[in-house]
Amino acid sequence: MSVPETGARPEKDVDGGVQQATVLASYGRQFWLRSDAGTELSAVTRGRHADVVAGDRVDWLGLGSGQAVIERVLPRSNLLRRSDAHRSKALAANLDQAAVVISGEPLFSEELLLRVLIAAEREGIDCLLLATKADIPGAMEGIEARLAVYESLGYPVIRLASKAHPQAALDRLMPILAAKSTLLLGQSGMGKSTLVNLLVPGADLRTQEISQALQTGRHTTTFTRAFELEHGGWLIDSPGFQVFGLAHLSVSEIEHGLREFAPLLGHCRYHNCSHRHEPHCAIRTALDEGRIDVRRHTLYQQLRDESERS
Ligand SMILES: Nc1nc2c(ncn2[C@@H]2O[C@H](COP(=O)(O)OP(=O)(O)OP(=O)(O)O)[C@@H](O)[C@H]2O)c(=O)[nH]1
Ligand SMILES: [Mg+2]
Ligand SMILES: [Zn+2]
Repeated sequence: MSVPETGARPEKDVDGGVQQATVLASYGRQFWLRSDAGTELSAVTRGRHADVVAGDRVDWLGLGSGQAVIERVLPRSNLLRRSDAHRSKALAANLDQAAVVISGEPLFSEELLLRVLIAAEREGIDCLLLATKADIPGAMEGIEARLAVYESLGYPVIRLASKAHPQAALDRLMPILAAKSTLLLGQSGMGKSTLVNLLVPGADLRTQEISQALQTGRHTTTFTRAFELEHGGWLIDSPGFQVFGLAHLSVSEIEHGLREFAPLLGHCRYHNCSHRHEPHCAIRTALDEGRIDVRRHTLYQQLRDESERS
């Protein structure tokens, strides 16, 4: 599908004006929309502005032959993103929850998990953990102790064997996803797309159609896209990541993203306590008393060092 030339004169839609749509997919500067009238169309943004993501609500104007131009992004309830010193990447908007997909095979990175949870906390997005591949012998046993830590912090942890027991996985997930907008995210190979294909009949085919329209590669998850669930709600699949930078967050925001830290903050003797070596540190006391998990504390210190360096 060709991109409309810049300066093309907008064709007024039948209703004669701007309409609204939900962004289903984004790939570079190309977007796939579902208009509120129910039609789907590819779109571009005006000018260089390309910060439009799956889940966004937009005003659009028809350019003819199924092409649209996005005029404006409507105010968002939240925007999940990651960032390094040079650039920020928006992942999805207007989410009710983020489901982090993890697995023991290949072994997930707890550092990446923690980064996602902190970024989501900052945006007020609820998180749950989907532990996949329970059918692979040993996969779950190896991570149970870590899952227990996250359960004790109040994160729902759902164990799934979507390949071996698809119906059980469906029954477990459907009530959790119903009528909500949920972003699936995690490292490559954890099983995100497998879950989407289970939950959304025909998702593979739909992905291929959008891939063709947006001229992306056809066989890998290379772009984020939203699928409407049969009983209402949206499920958003995203490409696996290997880094998840938090350059857009302050040390204080990072600290508040660790649930067990949050109630202790402000209770150290020094208001600018680094929780490393200062006396009368509420965080270190909790660590010594076993109320803070050692691994999470270590990861926190790494994130803090990184944040202070940048
Ligand atoms: N045995 C088993 N294999 C699974 C399960 N879920 C996913 N897999 C396999 O794990 C591999 C990766 O699954 P995907 O769903 O493509 O992973 P993804 O998270 O979408 O990966 P990216 O798109 O690269 O981010 C595939 O070979 C799946 O068949 C499961 O519950 N059990
Ligand atoms: Mg995938
Ligand atoms: Zn302290």
